[in-house]
Amino acid sequence: MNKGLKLAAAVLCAAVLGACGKGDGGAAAGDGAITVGFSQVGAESEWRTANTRSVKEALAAPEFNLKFSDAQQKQENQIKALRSFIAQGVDVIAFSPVVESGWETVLREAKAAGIPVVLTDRAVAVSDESLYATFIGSDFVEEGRKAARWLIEDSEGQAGPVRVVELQGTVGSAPANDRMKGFKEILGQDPRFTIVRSQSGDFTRAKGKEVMEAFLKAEGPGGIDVLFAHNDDMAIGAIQAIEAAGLKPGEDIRIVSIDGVRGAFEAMKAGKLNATIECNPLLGPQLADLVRDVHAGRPVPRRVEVEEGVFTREQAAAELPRRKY
Ligand code: GYE
Repeated sequence: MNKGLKLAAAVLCAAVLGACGKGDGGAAAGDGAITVGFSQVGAESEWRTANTRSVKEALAAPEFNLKFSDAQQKQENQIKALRSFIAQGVDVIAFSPVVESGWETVLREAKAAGIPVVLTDRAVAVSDESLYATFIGSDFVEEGRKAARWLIEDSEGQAGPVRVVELQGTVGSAPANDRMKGFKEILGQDPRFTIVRSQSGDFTRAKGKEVMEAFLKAEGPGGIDVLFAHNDDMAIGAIQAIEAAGLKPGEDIRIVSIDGVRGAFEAMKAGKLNATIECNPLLGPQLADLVRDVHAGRPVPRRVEVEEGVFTREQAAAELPRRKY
């Protein structure tokens, strides 16, 4: 190595080392790394855990300097995190908004600071579309429609009335609003079905179980034919409640839910869950691409959608080893 090269290598090392100590473990963010503030909803479900892992893996050092914050399902925590990202002058903000409304003010603050915002997974309701650069996530209305279509198909030749209960996601969240909308749109076209009860189980197993217990009590034995749960975790909680009531989940009460997490495939394999509508949480790599683009000022699509399918009990055993979350 000649002298000049050695010097250049030494300068590079010092620059890289200088960025040490940041980021959570692993490699250090490199010189010129893109600093991203990411505000996550919480850790409410298996879906969310897989999503967090995917985001952390994709926005890793040395290319990125990730500042990750968990809001524990509270909007006030997310607003605080966003304000702290703005104060720190991060390059890009990415976040998964727990609910749809109430973001106008803080998003205007980010815009005034010249920090582009990428929405991941959940959408916001704002009148000014320029308040965020792009959105990456699923079509939740379509997921709701898929659940209803599966149910209608599975009920072929069956006489009505079919009494359905609905475990909704977090009140005011995009997936709860949209899944409910898509499900009702399709189910409403078949007069055999009635939604007898709807309540939020906040996307958690514990709440799903609790609310299902209340549904079973209120409707009495034999009063519920179908459960539609806005996510797999609530369905898994509800399965426990159904078994505790002496009923057979998947048989006495048919169950369809959304996400397609490992726990759902295990429940389907055991015959206790009838179908799951896939919602892909592994957004990290596509998010990293969008962050690179908005940071470089390159044009990005307004909306980037994730591809997903529908899986039934019959497919569960074969699919399980292929599942990545
Ligand atoms: O379905 C649920 C999670 O926003 C798509 O949030 C996400 C939803 C997911 O808690 O399990």
